[in-house]
Amino acid sequence: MKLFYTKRSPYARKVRVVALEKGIDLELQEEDLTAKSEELLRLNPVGKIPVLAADDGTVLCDSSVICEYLEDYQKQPAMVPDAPAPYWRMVNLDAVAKGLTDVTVAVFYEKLIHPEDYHAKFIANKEETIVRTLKYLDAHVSDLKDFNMAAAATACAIGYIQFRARYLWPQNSCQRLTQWYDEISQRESLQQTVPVA
Ligand SMILES: N[C@@H](CCC(=O)N[C@@H](CS)C(=O)NCC(=O)O)C(=O)O
Repeated sequence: MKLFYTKRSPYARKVRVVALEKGIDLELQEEDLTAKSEELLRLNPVGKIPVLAADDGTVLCDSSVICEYLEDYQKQPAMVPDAPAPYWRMVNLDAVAKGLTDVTVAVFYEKLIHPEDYHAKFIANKEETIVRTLKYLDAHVSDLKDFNMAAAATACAIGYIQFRARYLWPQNSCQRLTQWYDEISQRESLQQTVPVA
């Protein structure tokens, strides 16, 4: 299985973490997002990573979809709860963590594109969203105690905040989440995939 990725992408990191947890071997194809390969653009016309090209010809273009495929491909260790209530709580937290990543990426790009004159109101609004979402995850941290998909997404989202918006992590108002993150970060899958500039 081949994964198109970058070492900085929090979305690709989640896929790599899930693959490592499940012992799935990925052939990693690093992309330069300023000069995307023809193969990437052929597989994903939108031009985003991660993209998975599976051995059976399946091509998948979004981290959540790829993680769902990996869960189906290698069921153990399960990263998705069986029972309906925990399943839907996990799916929702996974979406919240992805939203947190999206907002952090937006802050990073706005400041990258306009370092001197970024849109202050936009940034303030997004930073408020980041803090509010971290508090939400802090309140729901008991649903992250098993290392499920939402836990992987949350760890990668916080890792990306640390990487790109260091001033926003840790938060005094998120003591439980901080403790959870400090512990979970010791996992081999997260240690091996720390974002690299
Ligand atoms: N919803 C997508 C988001 C993927 C995404 O935004 N990837 C970024 C890198 S972190 C990207 O490929 N950006 C390049 C571009 O938009 O041209 C997912 O979950 O995989």
